[in-house]
Amino acid sequence: MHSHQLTEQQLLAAPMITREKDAGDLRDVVLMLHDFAFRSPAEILAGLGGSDAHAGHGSAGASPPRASGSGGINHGDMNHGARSSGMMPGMGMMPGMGAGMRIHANDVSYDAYLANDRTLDDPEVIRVDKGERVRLRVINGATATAFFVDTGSIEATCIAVDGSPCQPLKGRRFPLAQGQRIDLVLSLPGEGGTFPILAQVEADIRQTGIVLATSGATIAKIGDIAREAAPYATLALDEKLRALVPLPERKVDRTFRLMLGEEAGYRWTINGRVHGEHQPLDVRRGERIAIMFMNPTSMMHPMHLHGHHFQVAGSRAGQFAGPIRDTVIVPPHTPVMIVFDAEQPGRWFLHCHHLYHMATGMMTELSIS
Ligand SMILES: [Cu+2]
Repeated sequence: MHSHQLTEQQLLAAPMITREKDAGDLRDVVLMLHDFAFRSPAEILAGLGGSDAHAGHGSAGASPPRASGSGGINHGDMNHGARSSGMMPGMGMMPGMGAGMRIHANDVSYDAYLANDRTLDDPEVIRVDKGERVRLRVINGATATAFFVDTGSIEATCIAVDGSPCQPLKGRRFPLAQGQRIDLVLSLPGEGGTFPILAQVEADIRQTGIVLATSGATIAKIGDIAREAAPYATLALDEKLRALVPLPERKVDRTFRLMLGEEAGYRWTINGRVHGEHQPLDVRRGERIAIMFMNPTSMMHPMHLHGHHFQVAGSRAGQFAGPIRDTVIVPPHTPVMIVFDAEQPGRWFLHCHHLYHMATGMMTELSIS
């Protein structure tokens, strides 16, 4: 549960766990990730050159842009000047623009990355028993950072994403975008020891984490810099995951194409519009809806739908009965299709879970009548 405004960045968020009836006697270990800055959200937003689409003119959120590079903002390999010039408003960065194809992550460089509110200088140590099985419930509560969760020497089994069960999938490293959750079952070795569970920032070397330790084990210091940079978050995990209970087969009643856009002045759009100027997606209750996200921008967008779970149903890899989720990674230059049944009447936000993209416009509405 989290604030839906820029205050989320000031840690106004907490884990809420609903234990399944059939969860069994596995021990739950909750791991909540966060990105932390001493600067205020308004300062960060101003440093990015953006203004809060919700705040209106003349408010604190619409303070004048600062010179880029101030306040620790990391622009990576992005060049705002080049990006802003020669591009018509609403045009975004189209595939095939050549030089514009470069991608980047982490447009906000944080002062700390937190795991259960702590850094690796003094990580949370969770006592576990030799040979015990634990269910790690990982939540990415960060505002502008995707992570890779790394279970190190223990092979994990992914059993659920975003609260919905999936067919078990083994692995040691899983991408987790802002707003996403993942449930990993770990079997601790019978001989015991210490088992760091790390989360490394996407396309970066910084990391955070917690430590699982059996009694008497010596806990060595873990550095917060990894040996090599993590990759970019992609849809590769979703292309492998299969829902435990997929959506029933039926024909799609309505398909929407949503073009994610990036404009000069840190303006993030959907179909060329910021929130407030958006056109709601109008559907009728009971319809099967497909949404195709197209992302010609330079960044990944974790797209989140309120009030519903959807199935990740297609990408460049073709069509598949992927995981049931409420937040999906839409990588740059990669189309992603989601499918769901419009069940709950009302108006539901559909937005990017990168807080500063959302605040500057990347949000629309699904209207179910
Ligand atoms: Cu975004």
